[in-house]
Amino acid sequence: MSKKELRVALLGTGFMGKAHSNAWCQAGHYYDLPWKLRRTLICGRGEAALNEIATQWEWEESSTDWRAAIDRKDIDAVDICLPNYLHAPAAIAAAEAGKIVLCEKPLALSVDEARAMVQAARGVPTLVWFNYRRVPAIAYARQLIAEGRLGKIYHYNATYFQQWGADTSRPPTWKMDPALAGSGVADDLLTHSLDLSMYLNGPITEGIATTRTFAEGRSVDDAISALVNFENGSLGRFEASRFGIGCKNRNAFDIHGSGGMLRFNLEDLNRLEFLDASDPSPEQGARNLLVTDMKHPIFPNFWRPGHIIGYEHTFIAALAEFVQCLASGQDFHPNFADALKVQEALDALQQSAKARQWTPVTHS
Ligand code: SOE
Repeated sequence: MSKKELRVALLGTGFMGKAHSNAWCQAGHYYDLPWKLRRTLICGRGEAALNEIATQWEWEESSTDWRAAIDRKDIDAVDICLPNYLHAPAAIAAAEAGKIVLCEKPLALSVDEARAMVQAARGVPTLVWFNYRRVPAIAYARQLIAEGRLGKIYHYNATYFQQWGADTSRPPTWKMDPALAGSGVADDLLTHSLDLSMYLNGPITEGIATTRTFAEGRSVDDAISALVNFENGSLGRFEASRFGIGCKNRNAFDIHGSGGMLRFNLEDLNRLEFLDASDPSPEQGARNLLVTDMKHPIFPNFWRPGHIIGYEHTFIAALAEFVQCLASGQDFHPNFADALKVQEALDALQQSAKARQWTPVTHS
């Protein structure tokens, strides 16, 4: 029997357009998906870039207007990787047209926009591309925490450092315009860290942050540092920067609990460090786990033990699990409601930076 088809329109042709195109190509190769994924339409503004990506990733058709995806009856799912300011209008239009909606992070420019998106998408399945949840080492960290191996968590520390912001000779993109991006590194990298922290360590109740713009004349933040309290009583520290000289894409965390410690760095994404505090103290030390075992989460969908995976696999795994959920009727996470929680935590931190005081995270 031929499989049901899921016909997708991808909105956006940049770096994420490539990452998502690859996921739409590959998900059905690695996972035995119940539905066939069809790359029906790709939309983007620059005709040259659009034609190149359409050809390279074998999209059936292309359009220079993203609204074409909304109007067409033969599109089942809309995948948005447009600049941040277009997330809300595109997602709301797609949801109101009854499409399944996938959206890049951050969900929106503001909490109000994010709430409107959640509201509009009540009746349709959604996914937000917080792709790092699908790094096997991170999924395994969650498993160890859920099994109680870390005991009571005391500290959750996260760093997301890149260094490209310091290169002021780079031509500015939409990411440098607050009207198009929201903020700078806070919307971009900090939202990844916030999502992972809530995935691994639960809700954040309050926080205080400070931001810095190092480059002269730039109107978005280059760096943000924050302290937070988690609902489980642990203390959190976050740092995100585009001036993290020496770091290309260091998305890292360390978590310390009564039962042990976990440490991760995306620049070495197949590895997870784990210290078991129940080992006799003279023998205690971080084990450097290679998270590529057939008993580890996610990894067995790809290769055999030790045959490491990369950045692109996180997008493939997220999409494949989403399609499995679509077919089985199960809820997928992270969805719009999960990303709203990130937006609310981000908003509290941004308010706190302005007011220079601790600010509660309020959820709708
Ligand atoms: C920024 O450089 C960026 O591309 C982010 O926008 C992505 O979300 C992150 O995963 C990698 O870095």
